[in-house]
Amino acid sequence: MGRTVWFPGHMARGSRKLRELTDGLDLFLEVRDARAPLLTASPFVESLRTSRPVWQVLTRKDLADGQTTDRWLDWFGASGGRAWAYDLRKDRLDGLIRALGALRPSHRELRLAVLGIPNVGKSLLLNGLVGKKSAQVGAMPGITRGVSWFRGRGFLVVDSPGIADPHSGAAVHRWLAWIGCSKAEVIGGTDVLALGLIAVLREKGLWRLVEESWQVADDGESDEALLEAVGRRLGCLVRGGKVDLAKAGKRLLDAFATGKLGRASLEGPGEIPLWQLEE
Ligand SMILES: Nc1nc2c(ncn2[C@@H]2O[C@H](COP(=O)(O)OP(=O)(O)OP(=O)(O)O)[C@@H](O)[C@H]2O)c(=O)[nH]1
Ligand SMILES: [Mg+2]
Repeated sequence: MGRTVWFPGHMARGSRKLRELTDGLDLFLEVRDARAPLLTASPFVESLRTSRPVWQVLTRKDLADGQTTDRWLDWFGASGGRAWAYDLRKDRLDGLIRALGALRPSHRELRLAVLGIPNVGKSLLLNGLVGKKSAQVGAMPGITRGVSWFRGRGFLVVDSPGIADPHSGAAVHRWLAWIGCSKAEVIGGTDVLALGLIAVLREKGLWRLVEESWQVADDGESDEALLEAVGRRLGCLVRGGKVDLAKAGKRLLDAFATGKLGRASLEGPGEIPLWQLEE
């Protein structure tokens, strides 16, 4: 414990600011990635839950396995929570907007804050709620730096910077990097990161996605041999015909993170999270 892999100053400031704002808010919307809702839980949501309701929004529904997402929604519901899943890039947020609208006091706007770890889609969700492109959205973690307010559709919504868990170690950050929620460069080279992903894909029976997309079969060889086969298949070669493992790793990581290999969830309800075992 106590290892800080990635916790820049704006995260510390952001969490302080969010706590200060709590009294003036009606509710928190905690944003998580539908592919791994436990891994992407916000580190300080439990402490907020005691003072304000916290609802969950699972993003990147388009990249997750559909049945697993449905099971997660049931799971959150069974634990007494309220949860929605969206492809924030395409879906209208009608269900969520209606449920929030029902909480709106007659004399003022409903005040809420979106919070979560980096790059889960907080700012895009905010824009969907207020009905216009207000907050800046971007593919890299760490786009939103400060806490700011936006209004629209009867909502006053606070956008906040992604806040990682200062106590999580390299294993958690490696898993987060696979879904684009941690900066890969804080953990090590892309080949190392890719080898970790290969091991997990094999363990979870998800290598078939790679096989279907790139026709690289799992013949029971080592993870390194599979990365090399991927590199050869994709033409990631250096002089002398050797495979550029860093380049092959990057191609695999990008394809997985963006869903080019197909839809996949890294966690299902009731499963022991593998990343917990690695920490
Ligand atoms: N495919 C897909 N991409 C999404 C979805 N939601 C968000 N994204 C993408 O995820 C990236 C991050 O979105 P942001 O809204 O900037 O995320 P954030 O949580 O505000 O990130 P920080 O401010 O950096 O912490 C962007 O490239 C979005 O287009 C989704 O449901 N599906
Ligand atoms: Mg943001």
